[in-house]
Formats: sequence, structure tokens, C-alpha cells
Amino acid sequence: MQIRSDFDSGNIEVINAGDPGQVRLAIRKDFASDHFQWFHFLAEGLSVGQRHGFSLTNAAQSSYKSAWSGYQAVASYDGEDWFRVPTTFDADGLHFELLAEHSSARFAYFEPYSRARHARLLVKALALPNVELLACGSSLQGRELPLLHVRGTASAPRKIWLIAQQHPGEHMAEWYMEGLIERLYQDDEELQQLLSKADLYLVPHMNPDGAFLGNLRTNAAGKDLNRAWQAPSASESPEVLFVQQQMAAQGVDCFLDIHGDEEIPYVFTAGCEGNPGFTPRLDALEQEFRRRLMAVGEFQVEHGYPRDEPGQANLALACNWVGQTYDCLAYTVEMPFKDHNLSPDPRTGWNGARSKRLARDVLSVLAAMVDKLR
Ligand code: GEM
Ligand code: ZN
Repeated sequence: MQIRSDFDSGNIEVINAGDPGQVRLAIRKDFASDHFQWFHFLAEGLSVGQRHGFSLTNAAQSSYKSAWSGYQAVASYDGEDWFRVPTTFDADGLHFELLAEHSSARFAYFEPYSRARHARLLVKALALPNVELLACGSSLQGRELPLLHVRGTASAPRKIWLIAQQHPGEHMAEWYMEGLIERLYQDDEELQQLLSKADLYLVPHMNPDGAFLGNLRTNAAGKDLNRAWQAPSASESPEVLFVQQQMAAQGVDCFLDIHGDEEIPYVFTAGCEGNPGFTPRLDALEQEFRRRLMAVGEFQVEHGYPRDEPGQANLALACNWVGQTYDCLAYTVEMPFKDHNLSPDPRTGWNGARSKRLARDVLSVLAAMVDKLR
């Protein structure tokens, strides 16, 4: 059996692949960082009809080690259809198995969103008559950082920003952006309502270097971009610096930062309740957003991060920094690496398709709230 990870978002180290029933592997650390959790590899030379077992032997030392409990790895024979495989976790690592139906299979922490698919998504977006490439930043390793502008019809539009995948291993985030861009093709009544009052500013991927390198959390300088918003730098976090410069030039009336969460098996949001500038107006907007999203999509408010105490928010996080700086509705949207346990799908768990559907539902909520953003 051959194990490979020399490709876009690949991450694995082979310890011993001699026994196909017990292949011993390890997750490589993020580039220039001690974080690790994301994995993605290709196993070739499988014996069809035979059980193959894999162990990530260092999983118990990973960044979010408690998140492996209740988690199932994903596998795919064709790179398109991804499904969950029987998985257990103990002190010796994360163990998963596959009764092979083909001679090769990919395994990953979540359904990967590839650079090639990102390129196709941009072409699809820019084919729309009201979408332009407003600006293009550059990552540390020189990968493009496109900022798309979806022009509405208002003469003085509200400006709604969405950025995705600051944390490169959270691949559900660009799946979400694909769902949003595909919705723009539908041009339905809700979308017309939204675009009659607002323009959209989209950064489909904030951390292309980290994703290509197979990182979970950091960019090519080993920086967590979602801790860089108070003091971004050209040398260590140019991705954040670029977006802040564009925000200053365009303005912001609403902001969504799209992420994935390793631990909590639900879709949820984290808001700006701890910001010094948090007001009853923003609190009411946050509550209405959550109420409306619960009514239309896979979302809940019972499970999530602990709320920040008043004035105690970490303004180095994108959501808090943008909410404070622009006095606007700002949310971190979290999708699970596991499943949304209110509507579980045993075959796939949470996946790309459900991430895309969530984006459509959030657009419906924004359409209903656009008049209240200011
Ligand atoms: C999280 S955002 C954490 C927000 N926490 C509170 N209490 N508002 C991060 O960056 O750690 C997003 C993520 O990693 O997915
Ligand atoms: Zn994240």
C-alpha cells in the first residue's frame, strides 16, 4: 500500500504502512506552528473487499484533542462523494477503517475544498454581470486573495462583507462561499430585495497558503489570522492587512466571518456581546439574525462558545474588531467538523453541500434584515 499527501491540502506522515489492516500514521504540524489537526491523504494499492485500518498515532496531542470524541473521518473514492467511515479515538490515536470497494481512496478531516475548485468558483462568480474583481491581495507565498464586489441597484447601498477560511483547515468555509455565489445565479425575489438595498463584498478564501500547505490554523508565517486584526502586518499577516485596507476604502454595514469548529456538533454563531461598543441596537440585530436563521436553516442557539463578558471581547478577532470599528452587525459563523446533531446525516455528517445550503439560508436572513442594518 502507498500513502501519499504531496498535493493541495495534503497532510500526513507515514510511520509504518506495512500492515494494511493497521497503517500507522501521524499528522504533520502546521507550517511554522505547533498547531495540528487537519489531515488529508491518498491510500493506493488497497485490496478490494478487504478491511483496511488507519491510525493517526499523535491525535491525542493535537490542537483540539478533545474534539476527536464523537468525530468520524471522511473518505472518498473519487474526490467528489465523501462519506464518514467507522472511527474511534483513544490514547493511542484516532483509528478509522474502510472495507475497500476500489483500489484507492482519499481520507480527510473534512471534505476538502481544492485550489482548482476555488479557481473555477471565481470564474463562475465573475461571469455574472453584476460581479467584479474589486481588488486582489496577495498571500505571503504570493497566492491571490480576490475581493469580489456584487453590485446591487441602490445608489447608496448598505455594504455587507463576508470573508471565509481565515483558518485554512476549516474547508467548510469556502463550500459556504460556493453556495452563496451559486445563489447569485438564482436571481429570485429575496435576492432582488437584498441587492436592491445592499452590495456584497466577498473574500472567498482568506488563507490560500495555509490551505495548500495542509495547515489547520495558521498562514505561511505560522500566524493565526483570526488573532491578527488589531495589529496586522505585511510581513506576517498581509491577508488581514489587505482586507482591512479594502474595508476602510469601501465601508462596512454588516460582517460575517465564516469558520468551522472542531468540537461542537452544531451550527452556531459567536457575536460581539463583549465589545466595548456593543449597544442595544446591535444586540437586537444579533437576536433577530439568530431567530430568523433558526426559522429557515440548520442552526441553533443552545450550543456554542461561552458569551464574552461586557467589555471583555478580544478585539484581535475579526468579528469583534470589525463590529467595534464599524459599529455594525458582525458575526462569526461556525459550522461543525462533525455533524449538526439536530438533523444528523449518518452517511456524510456535516459536509460541503450542507455548508452551501447554510449560505443560501443566511442570504435569506440578510434579505429580510437589510433595511435594519443601519
Ligand atoms: C474562533 S472565534 C472565537 C470566538 N469566541 C468568542 N467567545 N466570541 C477562533 O478564532 O478561535 C473561530 C474559529 O476558530 O472557528
Ligand atoms: Zn476558525
